[in-house]
Amino acid sequence: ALMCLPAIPAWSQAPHFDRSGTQTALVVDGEPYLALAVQANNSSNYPAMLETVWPMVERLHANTLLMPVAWEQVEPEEGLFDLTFLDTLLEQARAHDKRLVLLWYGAFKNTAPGYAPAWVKRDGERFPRMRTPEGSAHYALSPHAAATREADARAFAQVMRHLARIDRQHTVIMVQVENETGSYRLARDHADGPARLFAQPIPQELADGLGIARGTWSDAFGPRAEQYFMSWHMASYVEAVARTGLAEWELPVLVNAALGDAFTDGSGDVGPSGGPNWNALPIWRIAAPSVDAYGPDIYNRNADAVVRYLDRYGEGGWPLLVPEIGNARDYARFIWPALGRGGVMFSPFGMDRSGYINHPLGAAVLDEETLEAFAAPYRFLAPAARDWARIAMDRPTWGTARGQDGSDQSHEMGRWQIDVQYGRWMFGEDDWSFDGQQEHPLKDVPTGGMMVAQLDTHTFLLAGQHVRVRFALADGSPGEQAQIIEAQEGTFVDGEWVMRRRWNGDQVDYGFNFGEQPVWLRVEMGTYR
Ligand code: N0T
Repeated sequence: ALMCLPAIPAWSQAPHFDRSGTQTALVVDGEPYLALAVQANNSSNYPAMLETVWPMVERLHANTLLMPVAWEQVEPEEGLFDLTFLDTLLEQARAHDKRLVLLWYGAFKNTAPGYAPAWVKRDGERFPRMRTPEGSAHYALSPHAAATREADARAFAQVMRHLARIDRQHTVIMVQVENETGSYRLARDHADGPARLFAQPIPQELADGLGIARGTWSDAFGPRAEQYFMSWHMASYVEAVARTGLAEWELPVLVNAALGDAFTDGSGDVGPSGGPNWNALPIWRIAAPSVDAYGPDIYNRNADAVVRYLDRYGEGGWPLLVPEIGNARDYARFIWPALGRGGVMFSPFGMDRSGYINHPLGAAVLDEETLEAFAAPYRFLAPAARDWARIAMDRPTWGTARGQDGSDQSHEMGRWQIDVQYGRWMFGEDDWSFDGQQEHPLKDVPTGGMMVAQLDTHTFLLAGQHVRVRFALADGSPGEQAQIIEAQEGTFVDGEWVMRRRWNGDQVDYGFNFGEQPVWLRVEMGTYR
């Protein structure tokens, strides 16, 4: 057959992050993109399993699928590469009109070498494990071993080279290098070479990057010395793998984190040692310049912790992506604070019909109610995903979800204070009571959230679910009072706002009340005196 490369359409510029706006955007086909994603289960990375995956992607109205590609499957024998899964996966993704994020399961998958090929697992000489202080083997491979790094990088580069051949249209928009790196239960490798390194001064590059003196690891980092030593070397490993792959095909590189305590690293709960937990990000960023984004894997149901993770990972203009979040119902509402913080990807984990359930991390059963909790915001957002992504790049945004105790929340944007409440009837005030009045069915249910973009000083674009939102003047002068000028419910058609109706009367007298189905509301506020 005649082989020829298809013509490259104008929009096929490589996906990339654009930091020029108010918030960092993920640009795909030349425009900001919002990845309403799902992640398949760990072992769904075979052609036969894909039929259990697509129905779930469709049911959830996702536009993006996160799918593992394992070292053991692409290089079952050393030097012999089998990339046929990629062919099948990309072909099916295109048929379903979905984009892909590939997850490279190399030497580190949840820190362990489970997805490394048998020839790697069997050869402890060439591919050494970390060593305990007593000299026995730890389960994790050592990130210090050049042979492991080079073999891992070579296999990953084959994947990227294959994409360069088969994916000029960029069905694959991002790659994740390794998965939840680090080491559980052993802070660092005590083998001779690494132990000597630990006794030496920290690298000059690290001292310069952090603006600190070049002392030993212990001098520089005290109780965090072993963790940061491991972080530096783990990040350097990931950098080498990523860079080798990028030389073949340019794509945004993501790294995901198994998280420690959201609030403090003082307790020593920092996730696996050396992984990209929030406290180690400054080290990772110096050691791994090829990594574009760090994503928190969120399996903590505490709303305060979730929001803290989002704030930490999106800080400093870094792109905010959630590569994994539990697929239990309680987690669905966190899409609002994630997108409200400029998030460009949200991805509940374990969304396929393979039959695997990772409860207690996620749902105990993927029943309709659970699926609908994730599907409702996705179904609503999907047609306007590009519009929201563009607005979030240009304008200030905020978002929130029901907190631990369901208490009221508020946030200031310029002259306006936005007040948010949960578990309220749409009509009336808290201190009114009526004969026969029932308790609100969602009063104690962990659902509800909203996001808002400030389009100009007095105009806001709102979206939300199971939430009441009000605007108050944050800085009124004496006698100045707030009023709603106009509230339009509408949608985006070809990038233009199209009104469906105005909200007025009951629909605005007790706040803007969002129910089961999210809607877009464009509110212009004003004042009178
Ligand atoms: C996640 C997922 C998958 C005491 C778990 C979370 C995914 C990986 N790991 O289903 O394995 O590939 O990234 C680890 C969280 C451990 C929490 C232990 C609770």
